[in-house]
Amino acid sequence: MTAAAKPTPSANVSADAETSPERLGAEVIWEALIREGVDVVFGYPGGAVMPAYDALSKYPQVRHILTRHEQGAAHMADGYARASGRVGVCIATSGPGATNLVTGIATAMLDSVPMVAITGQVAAPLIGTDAFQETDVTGVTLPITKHNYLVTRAEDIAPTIREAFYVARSGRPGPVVVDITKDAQQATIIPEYSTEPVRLPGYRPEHHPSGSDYSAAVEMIAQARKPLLFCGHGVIKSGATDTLIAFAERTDIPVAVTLLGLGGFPASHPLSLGMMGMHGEAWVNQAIQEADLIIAVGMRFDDRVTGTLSTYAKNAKKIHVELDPAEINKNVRVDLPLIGNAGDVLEELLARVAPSSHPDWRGRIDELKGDSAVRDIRSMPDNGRLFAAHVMHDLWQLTDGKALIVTDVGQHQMWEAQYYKHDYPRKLVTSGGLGTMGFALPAAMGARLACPDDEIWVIAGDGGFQMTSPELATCKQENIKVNIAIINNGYLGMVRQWQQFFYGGRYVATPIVSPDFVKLADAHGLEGLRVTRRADIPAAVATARANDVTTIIDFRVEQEDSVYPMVPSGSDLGTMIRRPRVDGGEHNPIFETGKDK
Ligand SMILES: Cc1ncc(C[n+]2csc(CCOP(=O)(O)OP(=O)(O)O)c2C)c(N)n1
Ligand SMILES: [Mg+2]
Repeated sequence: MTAAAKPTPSANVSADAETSPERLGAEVIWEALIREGVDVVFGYPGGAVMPAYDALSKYPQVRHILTRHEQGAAHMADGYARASGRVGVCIATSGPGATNLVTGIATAMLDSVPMVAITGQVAAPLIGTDAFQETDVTGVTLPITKHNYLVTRAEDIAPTIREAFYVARSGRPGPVVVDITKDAQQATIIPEYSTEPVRLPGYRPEHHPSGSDYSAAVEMIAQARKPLLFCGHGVIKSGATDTLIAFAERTDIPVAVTLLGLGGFPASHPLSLGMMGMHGEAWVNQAIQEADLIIAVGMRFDDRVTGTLSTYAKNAKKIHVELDPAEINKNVRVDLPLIGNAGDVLEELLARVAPSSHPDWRGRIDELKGDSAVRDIRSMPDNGRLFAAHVMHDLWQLTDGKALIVTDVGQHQMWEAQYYKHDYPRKLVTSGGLGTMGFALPAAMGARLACPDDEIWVIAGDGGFQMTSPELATCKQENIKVNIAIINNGYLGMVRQWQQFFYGGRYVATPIVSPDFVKLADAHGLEGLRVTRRADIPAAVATARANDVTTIIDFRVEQEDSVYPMVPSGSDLGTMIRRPRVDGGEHNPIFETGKDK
């Protein structure tokens, strides 16, 4: 079922449905989920949620994935949602089960991912008594959810779950927690399942710009000599890629993407500039500083994208196409907000805007590019050592740019963004806003459940992979196949890089020892390979792809390489640390600052 599709109220959700109208609250949980189109949930049982788990045996149409940690369950639901556009569902017990979900819920919140988390809670009469495994879950999750509910009566379970799905998927999506007491699960009722549209007083998920706003936008676009389009996550979420392509082509406006916008506009399109921000392409950041109009679509001017606000895009008027009014003028003051769904707004703009062309501006951007588009990978010598960029670049070519990539957080995440050229939406799943290490493996497993036919690659660092690697056992038990590329540099690399640049090269607590990942795979009944030379990448990738089981490739890469370019945190967007040129094939640890000439 897609996010927009209607639930199926007439579905026969229970084997007992014809015989008795009475249900346990625990049964109502599953029936309500099934009515929302749910066929897979990720979770972990425990005392306060045992009635729900017991009832699950009556609903074989729901597949339950037993994770090794509740954090994994939340990331799996998240990966499922990001890859498919549907609502992901996770389930956990009270107390430690629920608190273990917190990182995953916060991750989904920061990236606006539609998710419903069901948690068991101690029986209603015990609430507030510090009962065994009691945690105030609605209190804990209040700031990291779009909305949350405490349900203490069986009658409220079905309407609350229905509302939770509506809130999670409507407007700007986000995670919703439904905390259900054990006595509510154990009570018997005759449930009522509404089929009426959900209406919530005070909740306005839809917005539409006025006709005069559109006219003002069209006028600003007509006046612009150096315009840029920004493609953010909202473009992908609203399925607006084709409209964005048509709009960019009609107006001849180059497109820069955010990290979460990668794939929202095809990297291979002639109007594609590449990624902006801290580790974006140097010419993109320079172009932003020179632009006279920015049309930002479905993005929120995160500090990793803007650098210091005091000098950000000073020459540009700004149009902000954004669904959430709270994002308008939050970080960057804009001249014209167009508040609405990115796809709808672009559609309307497309109908109104005149064709134009900007040859001088395009020429200027080509000048800014110079040879830097190819310089970085060229400057990495093929001297027998393996660079992470080689792995990303070669994996991109070997998979024809069509794989669904799920990255963890760190240097490898940025190298993936730079060297795996994404031409399609929903083919990159990555934790942007929260930057959650440990995300990749479980998120990829969720994506596998959502997209059974995709080739899926986890790209993780040696540090982050260890945070959730017990989910390898889940891969084995549940027969979930993904390919895993560990970019093993022996360091918490991104932190080491900051230590190198900004903390006098003192590598405190960043060298990290890992298990033998090949043996770790073996210990889980999976396969592991090791690659230390670039020439061996194709054969290892071919083996992983051909395997039926999850396969780990341990890529032993250059240990002290850094991600370039880099805008130091809080600096002007145009001031970048650039990759040093390499003499005689040797890696040069000295870096240059300032604009690249
Ligand atoms: C849960 C969590 N803890 C700490 C951090 C801070 N952090 C960001 S990147 C990074 C290093 C990641 O190391 P690794 O997984 O080996 O990837 P690499 O940077 O070496 O590619 C750390 C510690 C984080 N983002 N998430
Ligand atoms: Mg590392």
